[in-house]
Amino acid sequence: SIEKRGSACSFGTDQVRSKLEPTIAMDSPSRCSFPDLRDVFPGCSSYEDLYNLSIKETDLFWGTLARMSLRWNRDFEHVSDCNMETGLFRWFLGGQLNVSVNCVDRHKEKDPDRVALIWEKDEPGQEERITYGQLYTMMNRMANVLKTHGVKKGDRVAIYMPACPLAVASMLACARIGAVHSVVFAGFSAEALASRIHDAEAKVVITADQGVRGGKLIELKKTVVAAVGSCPSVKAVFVAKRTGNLVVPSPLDVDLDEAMAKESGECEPAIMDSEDLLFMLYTSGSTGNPKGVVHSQAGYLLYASLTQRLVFDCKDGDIFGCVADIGWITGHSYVVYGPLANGVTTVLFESTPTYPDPGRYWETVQRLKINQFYAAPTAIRLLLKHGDEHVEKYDLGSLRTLGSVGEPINVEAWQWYNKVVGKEKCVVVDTWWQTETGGICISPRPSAPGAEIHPGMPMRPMYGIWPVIVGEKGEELKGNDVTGALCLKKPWPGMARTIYGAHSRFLETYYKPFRGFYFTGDGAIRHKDGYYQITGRMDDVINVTGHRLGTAEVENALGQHPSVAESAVVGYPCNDKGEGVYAYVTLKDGFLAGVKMETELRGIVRQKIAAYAVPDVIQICAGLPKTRSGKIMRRILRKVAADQSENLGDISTLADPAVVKDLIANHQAIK
Ligand code: 6R9
Repeated sequence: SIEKRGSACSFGTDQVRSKLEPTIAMDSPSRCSFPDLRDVFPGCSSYEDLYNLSIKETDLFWGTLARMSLRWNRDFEHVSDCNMETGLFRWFLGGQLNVSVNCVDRHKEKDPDRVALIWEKDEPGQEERITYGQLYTMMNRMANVLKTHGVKKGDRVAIYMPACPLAVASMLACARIGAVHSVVFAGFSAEALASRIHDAEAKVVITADQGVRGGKLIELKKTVVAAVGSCPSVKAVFVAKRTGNLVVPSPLDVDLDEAMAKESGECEPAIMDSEDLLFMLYTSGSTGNPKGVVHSQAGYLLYASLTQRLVFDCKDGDIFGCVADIGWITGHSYVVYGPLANGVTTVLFESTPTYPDPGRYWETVQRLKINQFYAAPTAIRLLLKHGDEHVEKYDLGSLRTLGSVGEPINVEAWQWYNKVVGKEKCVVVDTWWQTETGGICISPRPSAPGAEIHPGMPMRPMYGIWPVIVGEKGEELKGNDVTGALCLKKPWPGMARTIYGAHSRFLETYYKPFRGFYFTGDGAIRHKDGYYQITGRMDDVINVTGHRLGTAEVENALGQHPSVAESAVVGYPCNDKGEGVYAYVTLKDGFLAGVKMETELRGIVRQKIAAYAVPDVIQICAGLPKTRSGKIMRRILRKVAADQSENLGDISTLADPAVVKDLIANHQAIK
């Protein structure tokens, strides 16, 4: 029964509903391609119609799509029950399903030989293809291994692996038995991994002997062993073979290949409630430790899969190439869950944009015949610098959609992507979204085919997404040509449900700043024509090579060096990386600034967090600019770092204005 809410909709609920009955469910074997939403909601003939329906008849819109696109064990009774005040969000209440069945079983039943994964290994030309039939067996074996080792529904499983079929099988195996996965980017240090394992109280860790990236070995298992030493919750460490090199054994090790060989390739899927936890993923905030953003089963899967096919125009038989690592949300939604729920072929990219040379992406596109390519602006800017010849060598005729994600894409990079890579024949989609939103929220598509696309902005809201621009006092700025905080006014199925073990922090961060809205942390402009452009983070989160980094995390790491009295970290504009990390440090008496000191400070950040967090600039200074109440004035530090010290704004609240003169002189000296 489809729910009916106040019918403000111009085309009327009944009209839509009566036409719904004969619609063929996507799950039925007779349909092999995705239906056009205009056929699903026949009262709608355009993007605008569908968008208006999604906003005005939210439950009808999402309820219809959920029934159509997912396989349910039990139908849901209510589409949504959401409250922006209490931060309680529930979708598809009463419904039951299994995410792994939706991502694997139903495609394997139709065609076990269809390719699910193409593992594009570090060395070009070594790719491996895994069919839906093979993925089914691999996932079930893995699920049985977890069960044999006592992992139960609701238990947390940490996965510390680069993009590879076993990593995907591990995520799906968790979903199969109802365990909650926490994938930790395999570039994080042992300490960063330990704090994530600890926060989640993970019962087991899945890893590989070593990783291979850009021709270099990465000591994965060694890092895990260093991490679990301080994590008493961990009962086993499963070690898959990637290189097969000998790694030092440790007491919790379980050889994953051996363990899987002993298990059956069939595993009964756990029947999950729509709102049971599917996974958590840690992301940086402006204060404190990274937070474990929680996503649940049905709403997340529906949102990831719908956006994957609508934004990218991904059809049955397409080869989808998202080059993000599975350790980030982009990897979760657009390498794993979205494409697999849609039954298409997804590429697992293990390498780097410049290995063995800056033509790597394009050589891969040609060889694998990729139809949709999805990457970060930082990589595009890097490749642009290396010159067009690396692109022009290859036949990129298979490409139809080019996507960008992670940070604002500057117009120059957008143009290059469009002209040199896309030959002006592809649709370029700058997609704005976040770990917390589960999937793409603002992007030029979906919209009418051929609808205008402006470079450098994500432009239009996805169905069901209602962006608003909010002013300093929390008031919604109506009309166009306005700038302020980007908020979302309406719940959507893919939204995060909580921060693991910290619901009050969830409320404080996202729902308290502007009452009645989800606050994204980003600033945005709604232009004259109504299109959205993102201006960047409004909080103390910076965006380095498309990775979110809390400046407080870097300060905490620096503070652990015995010499550091105080530090303040800010982002500064940096052509290649988007933002660079700029650290101002004051030393305790008796310590000397110098190259050795800087090397140590960089080392400690690498050790506590990861290589991408290492400061590009370290400025040792005599003092930090503070207000009389002792607050560091970061605004000043940002200006100095950005070479804009001529317009510092109001500095009347500074306790000691002399500090600023020093800072500027010092900054100019190290430039
Ligand atoms: C998917 C992802 C989220 C933050 C977000 C914003 C920035 C992402 C963007 C973008 C401008 C885009 N961001 N996409 N800014 N244009 N197309 O990146 O998730 O790692 O959680 O980062 O990234 O600042 O708030 P996540």
